Formats: sequence, structure tokens, C-alpha cells
Amino acid sequence: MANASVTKNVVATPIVTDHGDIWLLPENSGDDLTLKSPKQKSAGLPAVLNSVRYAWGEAGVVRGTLPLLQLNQKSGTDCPGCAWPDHDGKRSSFDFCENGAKAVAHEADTRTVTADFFRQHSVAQLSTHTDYWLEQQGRLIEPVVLRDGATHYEPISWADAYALIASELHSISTPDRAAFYTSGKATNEAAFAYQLFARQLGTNNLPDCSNMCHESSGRAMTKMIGIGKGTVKLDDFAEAELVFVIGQNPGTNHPRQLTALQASKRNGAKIIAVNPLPEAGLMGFMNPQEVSGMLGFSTQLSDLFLQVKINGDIPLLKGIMKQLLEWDDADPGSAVDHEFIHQHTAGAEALLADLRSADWDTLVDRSGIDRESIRTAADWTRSSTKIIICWCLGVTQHTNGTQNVCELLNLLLLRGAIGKPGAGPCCVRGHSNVQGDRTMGVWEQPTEALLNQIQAVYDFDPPRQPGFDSQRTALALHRGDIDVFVSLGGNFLMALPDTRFAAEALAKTRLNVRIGTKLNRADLVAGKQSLILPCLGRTEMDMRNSAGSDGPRAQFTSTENSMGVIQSSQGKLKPAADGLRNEVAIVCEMAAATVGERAKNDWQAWADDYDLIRDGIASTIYGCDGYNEKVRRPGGFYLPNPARNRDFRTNTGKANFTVNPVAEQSILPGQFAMTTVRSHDQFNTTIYGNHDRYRGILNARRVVMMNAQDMRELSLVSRDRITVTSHHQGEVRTLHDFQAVEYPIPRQCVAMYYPEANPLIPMAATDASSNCPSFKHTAVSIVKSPTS
Ligand SMILES: Nc1nc2c(c(=O)[nH]1)N[C@H]1C(S)=C(S)[C@@H](COP(=O)(O)OP(=O)(O)OC[C@H]3O[C@@H](n4cnc5c(=O)[nH]c(N)nc54)[C@H](O)[C@@H]3O)O[C@H]1N2
Ligand SMILES: Nc1nc2c(c(=O)[nH]1)N[C@H]1C(S)=C(S)[C@@H](COP(=O)(O)OP(=O)(O)OC[C@H]3O[C@@H](n4cnc5c(=O)[nH]c(N)nc54)[C@H](O)[C@@H]3O)O[C@H]1N2
Ligand SMILES: [Mo]
Repeated sequence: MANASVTKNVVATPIVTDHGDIWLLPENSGDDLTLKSPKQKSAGLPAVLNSVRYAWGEAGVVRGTLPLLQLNQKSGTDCPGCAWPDHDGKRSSFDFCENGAKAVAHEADTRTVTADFFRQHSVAQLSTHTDYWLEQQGRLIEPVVLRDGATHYEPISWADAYALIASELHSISTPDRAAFYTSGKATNEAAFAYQLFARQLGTNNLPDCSNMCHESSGRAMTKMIGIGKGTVKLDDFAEAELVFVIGQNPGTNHPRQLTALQASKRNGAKIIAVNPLPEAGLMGFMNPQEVSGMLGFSTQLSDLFLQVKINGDIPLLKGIMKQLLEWDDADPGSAVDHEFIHQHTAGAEALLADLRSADWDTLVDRSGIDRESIRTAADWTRSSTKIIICWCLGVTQHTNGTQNVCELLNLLLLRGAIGKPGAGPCCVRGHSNVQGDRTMGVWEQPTEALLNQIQAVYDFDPPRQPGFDSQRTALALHRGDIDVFVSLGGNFLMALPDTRFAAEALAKTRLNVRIGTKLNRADLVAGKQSLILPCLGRTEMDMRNSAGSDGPRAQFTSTENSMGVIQSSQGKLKPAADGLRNEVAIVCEMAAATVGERAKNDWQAWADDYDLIRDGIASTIYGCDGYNEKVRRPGGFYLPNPARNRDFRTNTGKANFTVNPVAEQSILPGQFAMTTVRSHDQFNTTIYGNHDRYRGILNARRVVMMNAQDMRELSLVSRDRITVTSHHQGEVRTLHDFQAVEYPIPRQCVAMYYPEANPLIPMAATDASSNCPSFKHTAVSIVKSPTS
């Protein structure tokens, strides 16, 4: 492909669909970028005030504060924000964070999107508005359909909507021409029903947001420790001696994790943060649950901040391990846990040989971390036996994401830091139930054991061929190989890389169906026909006419957090509108209409009584026996996790070391490594506002955070308009009209916001093992716009 440079996907033009011209990245009108210095600490009173203000503003006082007090309480509502766990013991009545409050208030929105609204706005016209505007229109309250050739959505009855879905699904030539996407907010009951429905239909095409998120973590952990989940429990933080936080911005994305880190510090632990950006929560923290925190006295959180280059994690971790090995060679047993390695692991020799042959200059150069800092990190690692490593997307979303996770597991294994109190891997999940959805069988590559169990319980032959993950679904859609695409929540369009390609792909179906609470851009790139099915949020009361009961009965659902605890979640709010249904019921009713006659289970009965679904979970899913009883216990129950007890169910029966090379340098002179991050004012593709308070970037999201020296070399100053072009195997993708922002980030590295940067990210750049998109590393070049 040498110099055949192909320009792709300039998003300055709309895509042409049967329903009109659809814009993909409308400018934020009134962009007025304001810059302040980034914050050194997070949370405290300002965060609480901000959350309450948000809850009151969008949802009204009562509707806003009532659900807040229910959040993360035993027998309360599981927070629809992130997947950070709750305390097993006593809980503060204030156990939520600013972002949980925003998520709840966003859901408890009192505004509604009516049939009138759709009459007034064509999909083309809606697409000229920002994502922020779309979600701000309020809650979806009745099913709507965009018919063949139509320009506007119009109301449709639930019965007709299900009949349309069934008729399209019956007319596909093979079940694999349908795909069923899941966003990680879906509860266990919805997820279990959904995957069963897809498999009864005959496909494993069950892409989920996890494919774009922690897939690399699952792969690495399964290979190395025999389970795709972390082993740490919340209590371990209070016992740890050393905690690494790698590629994660907890102050914004998992604020309650800061309380756990504070507990570690109080126990005398040291904290090492590894990140290209000095994120506020990593530097300091004011606990809003404590008076001193409320008043603004902060805990200095990180003892060592290692400002790695983007994708510099393997060279850094390798450096730390190489240093440990050098010390251990000089004084055997002083830095490596030989007994643990001997008893519990396989493959150490290859790793040790790899570390010995690693070149210090390369490790320092590629990580961006000087020798002295690596030595300090190694020294603390040597003197601690109880080590926790927390990580999130800065680690997983790379073309070598799985190897990144493998390398941090290597470090834990070298120190024997797993399967004992105060130590182990802490894979910090994203969506509140993304881990549970996988446990429930939402997986395009199901295990034989799961399929056999489904076969035994439901008396049909489930498909055995692996299905499409998210990226492969996008490719298949684009080839025209998928006729019906169903989304259980989420925003597949804006979550994927290469927004234009994704839009073209989604516009090629016969039918798109999305179950959601709010309107988003995915609803605007319809295939021939498109349905939006509105659903209740997790905070809302869900009354169903269960068989055998007189009158409607309140249903509840359940979720699994980052640490493998399953617990119930009960909505308490009056629904946003009469007639709204829970996504659990919607999935079951869709299944009843489509495969009801041939299914062994009674889908309509399941739609009305979730206990029946939970009985299904109990007899099908490993570790879930007695589900209905156990999930009703206050605080729920832990799923089995053999690695917690050093029972490593891998191919060798032991924990496997791995060898993970330092990636080839792929950024050419004059280019930058571009990573994408969330602002403090968004939940994934849902934008709450244009302020990134902790980073001091206000009123604008179309920005590129750049190193001061790099800016000088390009004669740029903050606020200058720039054009950003990405480079991947001879293809270029360009975004115009972004603004440069000087930021403390390593040289040759830049950061942009997700999802605004997604049109630049090539669909083909994924991790070789997990196929997770490379959202955290894209080669870009930057030029000043002629007009600025
Ligand atoms: N409020 C709020 N909460 C959320 C979400 C949200 O959007 N808003 N999203 C939820 C979801 S689905 C998820 S998956 C999680 C995401 O949680 P995070 O992973 O914290 O999310 P990101 O903003 O993508 O942040 C990635 C972090 O990695 C750093 N980073 C980038 N590249 C690299 C690298 O190469 N190496 C290292 N070491 N670090 C790097 C970035 O500077 C940033 O601090 O949060 C969940 N919680
Ligand atoms: N560049 C870049 N791209 C990324 C990432 C990144 O870091 N950088 N991160 C990736 C990651 S980690 C993830 S998880 C994905 C996220 O991808 P998704 O999970 O697909 O996206 P969300 O933005 O969480 O979905 C928002 C929509 O969910 C719907 N919704 C909200 N609550 C509910 C509910 O209770 N039920 C139902 N049915 N619908 C509801 C609303 O309609 C809302 O518009 O994006 C990925 N894309
Ligand atoms: Mo995620």
C-alpha cells in the first residue's frame, strides 16, 4: 500500500440514507472554549453540590433526591453508573458520587419525547443537532417506527412493533443474518433472556460493549489465571501495602474507588499512578463522606506519578520487573517470590529470559520514565508482598491491549501477589453490569459448557459456531451481511471506531431495533426500517401482572459488580410515563412473538414474572444455583472465583507467565500518538454538559490536549483551530475545526474526547487477541487551520 494514500471519512459531509441526509458530528453551537488550570484534587463538597444541582435541575427536587438516597443501599437500586462495588458491611447513606447522581438524574428526567416531537422533526433535521441536544429532549415514552422511505418516526403499538420484528426475523435466510448487541447497563435478567432468545433463533451473534472495553482483560486473565475476572475484594484495599492505578481516571469514572484508595493510604500503603495525564483524582482526593473532605482537606493520593507515554506501559512494567530480577539475582529471594512461582506457576523461565535480554535504554525511551523512577517503583514493589494492581481502558484499548494486561499480571505473579488478602488484580469494569452480562451468556464465543447446559435445560441445539463481536458486526453490516440489528440499550454508532463507516454499516439493514431510554444518533442511521422501543430505567418501579397474583406485582432485577458480587436492584420511582416497560419484559415479549411457539420456556410468563427467569439462570449459569433465594439476601452473594484461592483453572493447572514484547514504534516523526478519554461531564456517548471541570477545559469538547513544546514547534497556541488527520496503513481520516489546548501530557502524545474523536479511529486497528479497538492509540498529524 506504499504511498497510495487514500482519504477516507471526512465527516464534514452527511451520509445519504433512504430517510434523508444524516449528519454525524454536528458542531457544538456556541462553542466558547474557556481554559483553567487542571485541578490537583477531586471530589469533596464541590462534587456533591454539583451532583445535587444536577439532580435537581434535570429531574426536579423529589424525583431527583429520592433515588439518590436509594443508590447502592442494600435492597435499594444498583447505581446505573459504573461497576465499582459496594461495601459488604455497613454502608453510608451517602454512597454515591457526582457521576452516579448525574446518571440517575439523567434517567429521572421529567421531560418526554412525544409523538408530536417526532412529527415536528425529521431524522435528517434531528441529525443536525448535537448528541447532547438529542439526549436532552427527555425520556422516550412510546414505541416509534421509521418506515421504508419515511423521513419521520411515527407511533406504533407494542403488538405491531413485536409483529414487525418477528416477521423480519422469520424472513432472514439464515439466523446469522441477525445480530444482537448489548450495552453493559442491561440487567442479568434482561441479558439472560436476550442471549437465550438469540440462540433459540439460531445465532451466536451477540456483540457487546465489553468487546470494546475490557475484552483484553478477559482474554489475558483467562489465559494466565484461569478466570476472566479480577480477584480483589473491596476489603483488600484496607490491607494492601502497594496499589498501582494504571490507565485509569478514577476521579471521573469510578469516584467511589477513591474511598478505597484512601483506605489503603490510611493503612500505610503507597500508591503509584501510571498515566500520560496527571488526572485530578490520582493526585489528590477529598472524601465527600467525611467532614474534613467536605471542607476541602485533601489526601495526597499518589506517592509516585509515572507519566508514561501513550502505550508505554509494557516497557515500564518490564523495567520494574527487570530491576526486581537484577536485585534478586544479586540476593536470591530478595525481590522475587520463588516459592509461589515454584508451587503455583508455569512458564517463569521464558519471562525471566525476556527480562534479562531487555535493553534498559529501550525501556526508558519507550516508556518515557527515567531509570531512577523505575528503580523507585521497583523498590516499593520489592518491599511489599501485598500488592494490588487496578487498571482500566488506558491498558486494554490498544492493539497490544491483551499483552498489556498480561504484563501487569506477570508483575503480580513474580511477587506472589494474588490469592491472599490485600493483593491481586483489580480489573475495574465500566458499565454497571457489563461483567454480569457476560456471566449471563452474552458472549459471541460461548463456552461449550454453557451451550451444553442451555441445550440440557431448554431442549434445543444451540448454534456452536462463534458469532460476531462488535467490530466484526460492524464489518458484516457494512458488507450487507446482516438484515436485522437489535440493540439492547447503548449507542453502537457512536461507541464504535470510524463513525462514518459505522453509520454506513448501520444504514444497510432491513430493520434496526433499539431498546433505550433516550434518543441518540444511532436512532438516526436507520436501515430500511427502524424501531425505537422505550424502556424503564433502573430507578423506576416495574409493575407486572404475574400469573397467580391478584393485580400487578413489583418486579426487581439483579446485577454483578466489578468484584463478582450479585445483588438485587429495585426501582422505586414512578415511571416517566404510563405503559413503559422494563427491558426485561421487552426482550421476553420480542422472543414470545418470534420464537414463542418453539421455545420450551414460556416467554410471556417470563415477561410477567422475573422469578421464572431467575430460576432459568439458576439451572443454567455456573455458580448461580439458588439464585432467587441468594439474590434476595441483603448485599447479595459472591460468585465463585477459584483464582482467589490460588486454584488456577488454566491449561497447565497453574498460573501461566507470558512473554510480551515491547511494541514496535509506530509513530513517525511529525506524528503524535492520540488517545481518547472521557470528560468529567459525560457517561460514554451520553454527554451531560461541555465542562471538563477537573481538567479545566470548559464549554467545548472538540479539543486536542497537547504538550507545550510540541505546540511551540507547530507555532500553535491554545484555542488555535486545527485539523487532525489519522494515519493507518495508507488510509487517512480527517477532522476539521478542533481546537488546540496546552496540557501537561508527554511529548508526541495528544488526547481527545470520546466520541468526538472516533471518526479518526480506523475500524481495522484492533488487538490481535481480543479484537478490542485501539481507542487509546492512533497515529495522527496536526496542522493549524488556515483560518485561525
Ligand atoms: N462518569 C463516568 N463514569 C464512567 C464512564 C463515563 O463515561 N463517565 N464510563 C464507564 C465505562 S463503560 C468505562 S469502561 C470506564 C472507563 O474508565 P477509564 O478507563 O478511567 O476511562 P477513560 O476516560 O477512557 O480513561 C482512560 C485513562 O487512561 C489514560 N490513558 C490513555 N492512554 C493510556 C496509555 O497508553 N497508558 C496508560 N497507562 N494510561 C492511558 C487516560 O489518560 C485516562 O486517564 O468508566 C465507567 N465509568
Ligand atoms: N474512542 C473511544 N470509543 C469508545 C471508548 C473509548 O474509551 N474511546 N469506550 C468504549 C467503551 S469502554 C464502551 S463500554 C462503549 C459504550 O458503548 P454503549 O454502551 O453502546 O454506549 P452508551 O453511551 O453507554 O449508551 C448510551 C445509551 O444507552 C441508553 N440507555 C441508558 N440507560 C438505559 C437503560 O437502562 N436501558 C436501556 N435499554 N438503554 C439505556 C440511552 O438511550 C443512551 O442513549 O464505547 C466504546 N467506545
Ligand atoms: Mo466500558
